[in-house]
Amino acid sequence: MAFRKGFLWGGATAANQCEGGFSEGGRGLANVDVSPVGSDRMAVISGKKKMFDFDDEHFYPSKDAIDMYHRYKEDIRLFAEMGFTVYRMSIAWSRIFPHGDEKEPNEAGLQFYEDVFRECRKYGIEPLVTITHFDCPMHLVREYGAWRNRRLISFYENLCNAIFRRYKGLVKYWLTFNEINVILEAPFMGAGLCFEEGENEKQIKYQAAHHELVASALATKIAHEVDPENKVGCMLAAGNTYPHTCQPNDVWAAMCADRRSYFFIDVQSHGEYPPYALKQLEAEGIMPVMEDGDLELLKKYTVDFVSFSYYNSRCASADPKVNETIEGNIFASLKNPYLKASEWGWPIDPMGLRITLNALYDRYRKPLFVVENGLGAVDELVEGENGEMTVIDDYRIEYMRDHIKAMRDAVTEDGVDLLGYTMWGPIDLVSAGTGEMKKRYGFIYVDRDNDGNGTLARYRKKSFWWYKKVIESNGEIL
Ligand code: P53
Repeated sequence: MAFRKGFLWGGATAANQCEGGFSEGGRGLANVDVSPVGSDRMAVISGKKKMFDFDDEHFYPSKDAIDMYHRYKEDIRLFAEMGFTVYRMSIAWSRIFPHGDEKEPNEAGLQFYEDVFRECRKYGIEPLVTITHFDCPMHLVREYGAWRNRRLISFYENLCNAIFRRYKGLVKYWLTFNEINVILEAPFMGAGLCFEEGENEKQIKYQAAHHELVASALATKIAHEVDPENKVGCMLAAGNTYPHTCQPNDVWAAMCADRRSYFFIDVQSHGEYPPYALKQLEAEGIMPVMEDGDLELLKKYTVDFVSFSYYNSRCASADPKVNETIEGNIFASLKNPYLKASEWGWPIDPMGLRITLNALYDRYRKPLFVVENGLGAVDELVEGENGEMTVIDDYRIEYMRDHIKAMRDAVTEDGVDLLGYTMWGPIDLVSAGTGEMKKRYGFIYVDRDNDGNGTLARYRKKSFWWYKKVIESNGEIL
C-alpha cells in the first residue's frame, strides 16, 4: 500500500475566489474584493496602484465569484460524490469581523461557516481551514495600513479566538496564512500592503512579515489551548529553485532564491529567525522592530505540520545577461528549457514535486501536506455520451496523474511523511493571479466567463470520474 490508511484526499478553495456574496450577511469589504480582472490587476495586487474601492471602469470577479455562498450544498455534494475525505477552504475574515477591529464577531458570518462545516461532516469530509487566504478587511487597510501595523496581531487574535471556540469539535486542521511568502511578491494581495513614494518597501514587507509570524505563533498557542486536538500548519508557496547551470554562482543564486521563501517556514517550524536572514536584515538595516516576548512566542509555538502549494519548479541564474530573459507572473523565473509549460507559461514538472517534498521533509522533519497542485487550462464544454455537458480534460488528468505518482514515490521510496493531498480548485473558480475564470483547474466546470456572463451551472468533467477512482483506490489506480 502506497499511501497510508486514512490519507486525506480532496480539493482546496479560497473564500474570495469562490464564495461571492461579497456584501451579504453583514460581510465587510476586503482587499481581495477590489482587485479587478485585466491589465491593472498586477499593479493592484503588488501594491503599486492603489485601488481601495470599486470603480465603473473595471470588473471585479470576486464580488460574485462562482456564488458558492448560495450553492455550497450542491458543491459539497459533488465533492462527496468524488469521495473527498478532506475539503480545504478559507474563512473570509470580513464575514466574521466586517471591519476587522470590532470587539464582537458577526453572528451571521459565524453561522454561515458553521453550516458549511456541518454540511462537510454530513458526508464525512474533514474541513481543513485556512484562517486567512490573502484577505484583509479593507477597513484595516485604510485605517491601519494592514499588516505593517502591529495592531493587526491583536485583531487576528480576536479572529482566532472567535473561530477556534465556535468551531471546536467541527474543525481540527488549521492553516494560519496562505502562501505566507507571497507577501514579498504581491504585497497588497498577500497582506494588504500599499506603499507611498520614497518608502523602503523591503523594510515594510519584513516588518509586516514579522507581525504575521508572531500572529501565526499566537494562533498555534490559542488553537492548542482551546482544543488539544487542533493541528495547526504553516503554508508555503513552494517549488524548488534549480540552478540554471552548474556554475557555482548559479547554484548559489538558486539557494538564495529558495531561502527567500524558506525564511518564513524556518521561523514557523524551527521557531527562530535563521542565521542567514538575521545577517541579511542586519546588513541592509531593515531588521524588523520586535517587542519583548516575540522571540519566545516564536520559539514556543511552532507549527504541527508543514503545508505547501506546488505548481512548478523555478530556475535561477547569477548572470545578469541570462536574467534579462526572466518571465514574470507573481514568481518571476527563468525558463527551464527541459520543461513544457501550461497555457499560462507555468512549467510542468512532476519530478519537481518529489524534489520539493524531499527538500521540505529533510529541512523540517514534520508531517507534510500538499494543499494545492493543479493545472490551469482553457476548457471546452461539449455534449457527453449521456447527453450531459462535460469537458474531455485528458491534459488535466495527465498533469495530476504524473504529480500524484511523484508524490507516491516520495512516500514509498523516500519515506516522506505525508498527511494528504488537496488539489487546487476542484470546482472552477476565479484565478488569484489574473482574476480570470478562463484559467480553470476544476473537476467541475462552472458556466461563467471572464466578464461575469453565464448561468453558473455546474458540470462534471472527465477528470471528475478519474479522481473518484483515485480516491476509491487510495491512489493505487491512477
Ligand atoms: P492562479 C502564484 C504562484 C503560485 C501560487 O494560482 C499562487 C500564485 C498566485 O497567482 O497562488 C496560489 O489562480 C494561491 C491560490 C491560487 C493558486 O495558487 O493565479 O494560493 O489562491 O488561485 C493558483 O492560477
